[in-house]
Amino acid sequence: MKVKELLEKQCGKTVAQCSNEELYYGLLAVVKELAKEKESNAGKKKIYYISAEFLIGKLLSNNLINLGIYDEVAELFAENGKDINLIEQVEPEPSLGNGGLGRLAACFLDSMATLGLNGDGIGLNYHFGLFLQKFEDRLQKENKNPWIEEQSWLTKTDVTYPVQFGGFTVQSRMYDLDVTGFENRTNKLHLFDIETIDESLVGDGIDFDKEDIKKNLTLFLYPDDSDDAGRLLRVYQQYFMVSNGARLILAEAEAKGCNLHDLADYATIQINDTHPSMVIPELIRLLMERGIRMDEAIEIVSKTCAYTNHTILAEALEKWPMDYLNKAVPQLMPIIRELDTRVKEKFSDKSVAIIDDENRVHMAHMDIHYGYSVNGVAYLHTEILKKNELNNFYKIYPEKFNNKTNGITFRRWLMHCNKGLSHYLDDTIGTSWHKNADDLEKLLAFKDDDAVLNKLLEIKNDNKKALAAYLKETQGLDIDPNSIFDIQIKRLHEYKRQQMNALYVIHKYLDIKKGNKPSTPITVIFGAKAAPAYIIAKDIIHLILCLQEVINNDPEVSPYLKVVMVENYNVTKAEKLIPACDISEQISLASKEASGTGNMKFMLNGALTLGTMDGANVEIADLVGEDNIYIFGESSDTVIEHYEKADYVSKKFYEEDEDIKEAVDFIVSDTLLKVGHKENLERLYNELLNKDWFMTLLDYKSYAAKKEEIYKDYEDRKTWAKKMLVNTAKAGFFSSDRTIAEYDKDIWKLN
Ligand code: 26Q
Repeated sequence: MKVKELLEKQCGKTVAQCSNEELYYGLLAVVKELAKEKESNAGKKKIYYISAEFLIGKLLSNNLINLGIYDEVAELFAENGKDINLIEQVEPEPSLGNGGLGRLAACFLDSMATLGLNGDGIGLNYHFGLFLQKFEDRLQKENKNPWIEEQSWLTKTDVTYPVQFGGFTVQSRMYDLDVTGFENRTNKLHLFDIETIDESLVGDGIDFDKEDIKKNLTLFLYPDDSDDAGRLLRVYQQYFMVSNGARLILAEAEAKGCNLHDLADYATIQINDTHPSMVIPELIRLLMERGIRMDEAIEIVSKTCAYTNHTILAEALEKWPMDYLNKAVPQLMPIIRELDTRVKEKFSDKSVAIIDDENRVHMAHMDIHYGYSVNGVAYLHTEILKKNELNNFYKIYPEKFNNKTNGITFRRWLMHCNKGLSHYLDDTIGTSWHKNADDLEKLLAFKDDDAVLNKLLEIKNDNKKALAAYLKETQGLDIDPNSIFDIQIKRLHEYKRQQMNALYVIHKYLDIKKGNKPSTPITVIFGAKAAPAYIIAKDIIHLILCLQEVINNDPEVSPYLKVVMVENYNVTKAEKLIPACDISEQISLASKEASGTGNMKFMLNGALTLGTMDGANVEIADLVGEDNIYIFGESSDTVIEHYEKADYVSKKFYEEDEDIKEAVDFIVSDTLLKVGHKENLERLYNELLNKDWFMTLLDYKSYAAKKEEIYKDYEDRKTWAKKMLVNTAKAGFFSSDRTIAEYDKDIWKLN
C-alpha cells in the first residue's frame, strides 16, 4: 500500500481533513508499521551499545528519510495544503542526553542499522530527561522537560525483571524505540523504566525527593550530583540500567542457543564511558548464579566487554565510594573486591588498582582490566590516553588500546537539516555520497567553478535567513542575515572556553565604541546549558546574557555587532543553527576536548573552523589543509607541560597586556553591573584573574588575532566559498558509517 492509503486508513479521514496533530500521530503509527517490516534477527552475534544517554532528537523526519518515503510524504502533504515542517513541530524532542556522548550514541545506532549490523542500544527511559533551560533575569533556570506522550515512538514490551537493591526490589519494564537504518534494517533502542515511577514527585523546577528510589529512579537524566543523595541516585540508576541490560543480553543469547560458556560468540557489549561499567561485575554475578565458576565467569565477561573513554578530565572519571556501593548494590561488592584483589596480586603499582587507598572504586580501571578493548574517540585523544592519562595501563595492555575517531550521521546532519545543500549536492555530484560519504570529494572538481561557488553562497544565505526568522519567532530577536554568523554551541564548560569568546565580544564592542567599525556586521551566537550545580558555568551564561542586553541595545554598536544566546539549546535547534553558520568556534584548551562532534557537523555544512589543535580539530586540519581552517593557541604538549609544572599564572597575562586587562575589567564595569548581578560577575572576574584553570588568558591574544584574520577573509566571498567547498568535500571521513565500520572490523567482529 502507498503511504497515502496507510495514513488515511490510520486517521480515518483524508489528509486534507486532518489537523497537523492528527497527521503527526497518524504518521507515527504508519512509520512504526513500516519499520517493523524491516526488523531482523539475523546474525549469531549481536552488539549491545550500552549508554546512560541517547540524544536521539526528533524521530519523524529521520525515520521518513531512512525508510525512503520523506519526499513522497512531503509531496502528499503539499498537495493537500499541509506543510511537513509544521507537522514536524508537533513532535516533542526526547531529551535523553547531555551533549556529545549521548548524541554520538544516537549517530552510532543509526549507522549500525544502516550498515545492516545486528546491534541494539540499551539505556534508561528518563521521563523528564535533561532539564529545560529558561532565561530569567539573565540567569539560567531549570525546569522539567516532559517528552513522553500518550502516543509516542516508545513501544511497551512485556519484558520485565525484578531488580534488587540493598534492602528493596523494584520491577522494571522495557520500552522499545525503532532505529531505522537508511534503506536497511530496523534495530532497537531498549529503554528500561520502573513500574512504580511517580511523576508527581516533581513540582516547580527540578527538585524532588532524591531518596525515594522506587518512585524517582527514572525521572531525570543525571540528577544534580552536587550532594550525596544525588550521587547515590546516579549509582542506583546505573545499576538498574546494567542489571536489566545484562539479563536481556543473556536471555537473547540463550534463545539463540548459547550455553553461556560461549557468550562471547553471541554478544559483545560496548560500554559508553564508565556510566555502564557495573555491567562487568553484574554479568559475572549472573553467570555465577547460573552455575558458572568465578574464574570462568570473569574470563567470559572479559571477552565480551569493550570500553570507550570520552574524557580525560579527572573530575569526570567516575570513582564511587565503597559506602555508596555497599548501600545500593551490596551483591556486587564481593565481586568487585575479588576483581580488585586479583589486580593487586598481579600489579604492585597502586595507580592501576580498582579500589584505592580511600576506598573508592575506579570504574575505568575495572573496564580496562576486565574488558578486551579500550578506545579513545579521536587520534590526539587516544595518544594522550596512551602517553599520559592511562600510560600505566597502556604499558600493561598495549594490545587493548585503539583509536576510533568519532563520526556523525549524514542523514540527520546534512540530508535532513540542510535540504538546500543536500539536493544541490545530488544535482552536482550525484547521490552516491548518501551511502559512501567519501564520494563528497567529487565536489573538489568544482573548486574553480564560479556557478557552483555562487550557489554554495546562495544556499548559505538562505539558511541564514531561515535562522534569523526562527530566532525572531522563538525569542523575538532581530539579527541581520547579511552579517557574519559566528557560532559556538555546546555544553557550557570552562574547558570549552565560551568565556574566551565572550572576552573577544567585549573587545569588539569597546573597539567599535572607539570608532573602529567592521566592514561586515558580526553576529556572535551562543547556545549552551550549564549543569545545575556548576556555578562558574552559570556565571558565564549570565555574562553572555548581559552582553546581549548591553550590546544589542546600544544604537552605536548594534548595527555592527550583536550577541545572541539561544535558549534551551537542543538537537532541534542545532539542526537550524549548523546549516546557517559561517564560523564554527571550536576553541577548547588543547588536550581537553576528547573529540568534539559539532566541529564535524559544521564542517560538513560548509562552515569554516576557528579552533585549537584539540580533539578531532587536528584531523579536520589534516584533511582540509592549513588554507581552509583557522588554527590558533598553544599545543596540547605545551598545555600538559603547564599543568605538570603548575606554572600558569593568569594574572601575569592580565597585568602584561592592555587589551586583556580592558576586556576582563569590563566584566565588573558599571555598564555591565547596571544590567547584571554583582555576585555573579565578580565571581567570574575573580575566577579569571586568580585561577583560570583552563587557561583562557594564555590563548586569548592568538585567538583575537585569528578572529581578525577570519573576519577579514570573509570579505573575499569567492575565496571563502572555495574554502567552504573544500570543507564539505573533505567531511566524508567523519561519517559515523566509517566509524562504525571500524568498530566492527577491529572490536565487534560481527560477521
Ligand atoms: C560523571 C560523573 C558524575 C556525573 C556526571 C558525569 C558525566 C556526565 C556526562 C561525565 C561525562 C559526561 C559526558 C561526557 C561527554 O559528553 N563527552 C564528550 O563525548 C563526545 C563523544 O565522544 C566527545 O566528542 C567530546 O569531546 C566529549 O566531551
